Parts: sequence; structure tokens; C-alpha cells
Amino acid sequence: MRYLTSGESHGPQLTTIIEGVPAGLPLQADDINENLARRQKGHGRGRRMQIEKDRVNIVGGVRHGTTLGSPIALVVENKDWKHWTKIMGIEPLEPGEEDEIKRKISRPRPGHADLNGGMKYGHRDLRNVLERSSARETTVRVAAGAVAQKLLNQLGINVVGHVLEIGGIKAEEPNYKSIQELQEVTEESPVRCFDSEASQEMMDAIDNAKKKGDSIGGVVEVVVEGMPAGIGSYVHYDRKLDAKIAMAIMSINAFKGVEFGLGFEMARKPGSEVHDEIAWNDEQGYYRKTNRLGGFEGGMTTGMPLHIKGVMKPIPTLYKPLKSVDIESKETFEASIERSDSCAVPSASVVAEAVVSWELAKALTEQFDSDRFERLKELIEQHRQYSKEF
Ligand code: EPS
Repeated sequence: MRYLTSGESHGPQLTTIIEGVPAGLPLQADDINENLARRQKGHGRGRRMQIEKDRVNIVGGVRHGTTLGSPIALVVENKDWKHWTKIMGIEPLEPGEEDEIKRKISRPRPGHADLNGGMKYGHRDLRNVLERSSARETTVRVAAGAVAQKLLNQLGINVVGHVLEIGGIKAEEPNYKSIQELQEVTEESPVRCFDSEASQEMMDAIDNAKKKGDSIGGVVEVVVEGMPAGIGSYVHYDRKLDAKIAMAIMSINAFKGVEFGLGFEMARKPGSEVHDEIAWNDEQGYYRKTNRLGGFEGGMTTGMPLHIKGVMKPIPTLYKPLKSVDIESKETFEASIERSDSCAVPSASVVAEAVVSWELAKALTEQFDSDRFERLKELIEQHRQYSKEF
């Protein structure tokens, strides 16, 4: 499976073309819309989210509610486009219009792609960079991830993204009885956090940051249950599934680090307190007595739940200005902006859920014959049985 995305933040639409989804998977727009709506929620989003009501239009690869095996094309319109038709127009400008628009951006924002992206592509209007580097693009990554998630759900694999930390407020270790409970409680929290007390404190921290014209980051976690053991590979560096997931998490806008299981804490513990003892019983087959490694050994799944964390830096678009240099005059200025989110960590946990789902579905479809969904399902069932008795 692979996908590409296209589209600018204030352009007409976002598009993704997804290849390699098995034929025969039930898929409807609502499967995707539900996740688009989840991404848009969250305390701390700015005014743009009141403008957008993201809905997908499936324009290829699906017939009568079932995938065809052909590329799936998904489109999400930008409602804000109507305010930007001139500035972001597709047609060349008429003589004199350039001056009329007067929205050329020559002031790179610290922490954004603006300056480096301008240098790379030779854009002296930095809007050409920021329009694409914007996290608006994660909308269609969530759409592609929703297709992957549908496939996983049909195979009995559940993926949940939630928030562990915002602006230094840490949630208690979530003590859910089932992944469904984690999902339900998280869904009710305006910051997608299982711990209701911490949720309130996180919201206060976001409001406080907003008042000060600042932004705050945090830590998200993706939990996965139901992944069979032995998915991924140890034989080549670029086939290791944990490495692919690390890349996927790091590709989310503003993400700066990733951990599996105990993560960086492993540096402070002896091996006997890090590795998980192996056990076997009739009902489960092989399992680990603990899950400190977060569901991966040797680049492959162990069959235990996956625990993947990612850290998001505070959004760099600040009302509180930081100093930067104008690329036309080379003079120092204080960067200021019109609108921004003060915290997008809750939304980012939905994006993390989507990109992890994508990598898992991709790994399964690569490891097993996957032209037909029913065949893939059968093979995975056989593999589960085989691994249990191995
Ligand atoms: C973003 C800036 C804001 C966010 C946007 C990401 O948009 P605008 O520049 O239009 O105010 O709202 O996020 C989204 C549009 C979205 O769908 O998540 C940025 O600079 O990354």
C-alpha cells in the first residue's frame, strides 16, 4: 500500500490517492468522515477549525460500498478557499494584480519550514512554502489512515490515539480494562485524555498559554491491540516495522521524538527490568508476562499490545512574537500572526492513530497475499493459529 497527498492549506481542496487496498473491503464515506471530525475537535484549536467542516468525497476505487482493488481517490474541500481564491488562484495573475494582492510573505516564522523551504525551492514568496508545510495536510493523512483502520478493524485489530501530557501536565498511567474503554473515555475528553482530572488541568494550561499569546506541546500515545505476532522483519533495516512506525510518527507536523514501551526510560534500567519474560498457555499461545518493550522485538510484533509515544513541540506560530529576519530587507523583525492554534496535541493524537494504522495495514498487506480482502483475512487467521502452536 502507498499513498500520496496533494493540496495547499488555503487551496481548493486536499487530495489523496491510495494504492494497494485489497478488493472486497467494505468502505463508506462515513468511515472516513468520523475520523476527520475527531481530528478537528480538541480544546486549543483556532478559528480555522470553525470554518472547516471536513467531509470526504470518494471519487475512485469504491463501488456500492466496497473497495475494487483499484486506486482509491479521496478529496476533502477547503471551505476557507472561498476567501483565498485570488491569493491562492491557480491561473496566472493579470498584469498589475500582483501589487493588488500584496500578500507576498518575506518574513519567515521561527520554527516553521518557511526559511529553509524558501531556500530549497527558490520561493521568495514564503506563502509557497507555508501553504504546503501547514498541518492542514494531515486531514487527508487521517482520511488514508481511516481506510487502513477500517481494514484493521475488520481483522480484529484496534488502534486508539490518546493524550498523555500537555504543557507539562502529565496524566496518570491510564488503567483501562479494555481498549474499548480507553477509546470511549478518550473520546469524551476535550483533550483526548483518559484521566479526567488531568484533562481539566490541561485545558487550563491551554487557556493560560492562549492568554499569554503562547503555544504548548505534549505527548501522545497510540495503543494497538490484536496485532498478530511476527509482523515486520529482522532481516533488513528497512523492513523493521518499529522503524517504519517511528518514521511515520516523526513525519507528523511538529513531532520531534518517538518511544516504544518504556522508551528512553530503558536507559536508566538494567536489562532484567526491561525485557519481557516469555510464557505460553493453551488459550493465548505465547505471550509476555510484562510489556515493557511495547510490543516489538527485533523489528517485529510480539503479539502483545503496541505502545507507541510521540512528542509534539509547541506550535511555532505565536501571537507572542519571536525575532526573525525579513528576507527582502535583511532587517530583524518580530514575527506576528493573524490566527493560530494554541495547542493541537489532541488532534495530533488522531493523526498519530492514522499514521500508525497505515503502517500496520501496509505491513500486513505486504506480508500476506492481499489482492482479495477475504483471502487476507483467512491467511491472517491461519497465521494466528500457526503462531499460537509454534
Ligand atoms: C496551521 C495553521 C492554522 C491551523 C491549521 C494548521 O490554519 P490557518 O493558517 O488557516 O489559520 O488551523 O490547521 C488546519 C487547517 C487543520 O485542518 O488542521 C499551520 O500553520 O500548520
